Amino acid sequence: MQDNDTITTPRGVTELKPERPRLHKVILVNDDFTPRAFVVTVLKAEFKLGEEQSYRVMTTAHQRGACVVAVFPKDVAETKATNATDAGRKQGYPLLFTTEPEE
Ligand code: TYC
Repeated sequence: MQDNDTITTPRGVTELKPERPRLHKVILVNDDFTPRAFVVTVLKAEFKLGEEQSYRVMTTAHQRGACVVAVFPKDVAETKATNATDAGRKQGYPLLFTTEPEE
């Protein structure tokens, strides 16, 4: 019988388990224009960070140039980075969130 729901797998062959998908970091990039308080507001709204952690992440990016905000599956990381970047752009700020795969 032939139907599209049937998959024939060879018996006795060891199947390799798929690797767990790698997580992606969301990175906050510093700039000279976005107000610090606005960065903290976006971190709280988009990433659900608390006040203290948002302030710490913002300050670290401000001092060092960039800071990892959190890690997520690729699609979630990209959506959050885009939404957070758009929140800044709507107010005319060059605020930037990027993503990169975790090692
Ligand atoms: N550097 C900005 C200022 O002095 C604040 C800021 C911090 C902006 C972190 C972006 O990712 C950032 N107003």
